[in-house]
Amino acid sequence: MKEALQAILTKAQEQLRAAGDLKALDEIRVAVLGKKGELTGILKSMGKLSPEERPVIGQLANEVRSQIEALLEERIAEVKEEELSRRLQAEQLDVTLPGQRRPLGKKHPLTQVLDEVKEIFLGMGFSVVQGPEVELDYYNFEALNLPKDHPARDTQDTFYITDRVLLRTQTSGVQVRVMEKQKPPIRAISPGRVYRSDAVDATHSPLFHQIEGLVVDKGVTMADLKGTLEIFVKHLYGNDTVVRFRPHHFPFTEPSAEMDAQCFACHGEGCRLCKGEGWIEILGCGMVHPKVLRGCGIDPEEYSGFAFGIGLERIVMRNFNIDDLRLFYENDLRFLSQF
Ligand code: 2U9
Repeated sequence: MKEALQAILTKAQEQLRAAGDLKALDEIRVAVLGKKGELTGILKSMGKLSPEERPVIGQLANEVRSQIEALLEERIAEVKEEELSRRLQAEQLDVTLPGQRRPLGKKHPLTQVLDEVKEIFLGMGFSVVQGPEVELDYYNFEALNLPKDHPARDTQDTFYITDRVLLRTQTSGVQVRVMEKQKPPIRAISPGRVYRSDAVDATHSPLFHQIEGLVVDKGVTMADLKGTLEIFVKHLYGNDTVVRFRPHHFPFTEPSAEMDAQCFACHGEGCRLCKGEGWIEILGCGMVHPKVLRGCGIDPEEYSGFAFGIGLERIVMRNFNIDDLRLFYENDLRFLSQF
């Protein structure tokens, strides 16, 4: 039995030294020290030995076990160490290699100006509200004092989906919903896409963007309208901007006006930028028509309000001297990267 134990030790030592990974080491452990292992087999058969031999062989078997266990532990540590240095070698990072250039995008010019406009109105206590682009005829026209036979419905060239459903031609429906839901005071702007069935050219597109605004409270007057919109333009174009209001007509406001800014290039003299006018049209506005307020559940005897509408593309084209509207929607990087 002594020889058998010696043979087990020698074989186990050879195998442990030759094993190259943790899995192989564990297989050796199971084959020698496991429940059905070679050494365990010897220990189990010790009952057959004479009482004199038993302690001698027992002690020898224990020594063999400890030697194998010690070598096993040593080899596990070595193999772990080898695996670590192999990984460190393989996963070496060369920090001196040039990095990969990732081109950084930026905001579309329409978004840049829209964000600026939003910031200005947020600063004046307005909230930003949104609503559906596929809209009911009621919210787009009816609630805004444009009854079924109103000529504006033809001239606006609307994309109808059904008799009652259309692509909104203005974002006003969003404001109508705000009035239906919320008691005054109301201060909100509604930016978004609107649609009109126009043929595409340098100044027309069937899709464009509007920013409409609405203020409703007790005692709101035309003076509030003029003050608010003048402050807005001064934030956008500088404190020395001069504005004027011209009478106009909209079905949803009474009285109505258009606001111009004095041309920043020629200061009113007339030049190419303002087409000789000296003034540049910025937005339309007016006091909300009492019929519109009443239709939205607000008593015009108690409350009054003003509204305005800005065509975003026109403003951005003038800001950046862009002469063709189609460039906004083509996503050509040569165009976009200029702003
Ligand atoms: C409600 C009541 C009134 C919104 C208004 C304008 C004047 C206006 C144009 C600007 C350029 C449209 O994109 S454009 O062609 N808009 O001139 N919009 S007042 O009036 C409202 C809105 C909502 C409930």
